[in-house]
Formats: sequence, structure tokens, C-alpha cells
Amino acid sequence: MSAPYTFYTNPQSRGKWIRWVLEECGATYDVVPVAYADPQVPAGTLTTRSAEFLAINPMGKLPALKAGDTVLTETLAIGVWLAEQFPEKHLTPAAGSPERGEFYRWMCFSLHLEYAIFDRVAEVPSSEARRKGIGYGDFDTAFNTLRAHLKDREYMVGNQLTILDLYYAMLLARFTKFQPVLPADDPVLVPYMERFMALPSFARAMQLDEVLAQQMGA
Ligand SMILES: N[C@@H](CCC(=O)N[C@@H](CS)C(=O)NCC(=O)O)C(=O)O
Repeated sequence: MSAPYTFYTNPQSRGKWIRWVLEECGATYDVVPVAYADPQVPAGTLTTRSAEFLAINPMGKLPALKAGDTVLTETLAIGVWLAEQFPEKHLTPAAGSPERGEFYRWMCFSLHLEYAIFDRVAEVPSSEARRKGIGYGDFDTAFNTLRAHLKDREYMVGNQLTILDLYYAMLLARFTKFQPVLPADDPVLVPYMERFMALPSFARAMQLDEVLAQQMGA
């Protein structure tokens, strides 16, 4: 019998986080490796520009997840939905609860932070006019808001782990370690992030992606 989830990924993509979520949830899933479109890729390889993959995600972007006839794209949506498929793991606050409202708040905020980071990487200058219109305001205010929120807290929302902690941990890991636009010794963000990277599911997910990278020659 086939697994309930088909996971389209590349180990060098945001799919790394979905792998972590799948492992944290204890999900059973099939993996479909997708190479980035590149003239060097051998003919016949499934890539982000193959018709077969574009039928899954017309954006030609990874990751994607198939569950029965349903296709999900957008990393955060996939991860939150997966968390909801495993209610026994309690990775999302109860629907309608005040914590669920906070969960949505910090979920949307994380997407704005991502673009604050990309703008910083691209050296997009901040200005008062830009700050008024752009969702994250400016880089320093956005990250100081996150720091102030996390300063005396263990978790992003409420008093227990939610899927958002894993999302923020991965986001912060990427931008303190691999594309370092945030300080590697940030006294609030780094200890927060490291708490979740110590989960066994993180090591398992990274190990599985390492094996996949070797198989793909990625
Ligand atoms: N909004 C999408 C972004 C996905 C995305 O940009 N994926 C990158 C890898 S991390 C990708 O597939 N890039 C290949 C391309 O754009 O050709 C999400 O959150 O999943």
C-alpha cells in the first residue's frame, strides 16, 4: 500500500523543514526527489521545470505535498496542515482558542520576516516611505519585536511546543548560519532556535536529507 503522503523535495530547499515536520509527526511518506532545472542535469531527470512537476506546482517550486488527490504547496501551509493531521502531537493550539489567534499572528509575521531578510540580503535600502507600506516595516524593528516577544518565553505561543517553533527555528538557523544576516551569537534568538534543533526529529530529518542529497548528487 502506498504511503498517505507524497513529498516532492530537494534536500537543498525549504523542503528541509517539511522533512522535519514529517519526522516530528511520525508520518509515513514517499519521497519524490526533484532536481533544480539546470542544463547539467541528465536527460530524463525530474526537475522543477518538468511538465510532470509543473502539473503538481505550476510555480515550479519546492516543496510540494500530495495527499490523495489534494496537492499542497507553500511550505508554511504544508507544515501547519500536516501538524493538524496528527492531533495527538498537539502541535497546533485548539481551533478558536486565544492561543490559536496568537498562532496565526506569529505565523503571518514569520512570512514578513522572511522578506525582511531577503531585502537585507539584496541590500534594499530602508526609507520612511518604504517602511509605511511594506509589511515588515524595517528589519531592525521587525527582529527587535521578535526578540522582545521571545525574551522570557520558551515557546512562540502559549506554554508548549507548536509547529511554529520548528518553523522559526529553521528560519533562524538558515539566517544565522548559512546566509548570516542575523548575529550567530544573538542572545535571544539563538538559544530559542537551538532548543528545537536539539529535538531527535531534527537530527533524523537532516540525516535523511543528507542521504537523499548523496543519492541525487546534489
Ligand atoms: N513560497 C514558496 C517558496 C518556495 C521556493 O521558493 N522554493 C525554492 C527552493 S527553497 C525553489 O523551489 N526554487 C526553484 C525555482 O524557483 O526555480 C514556499 O513557501 O514554499
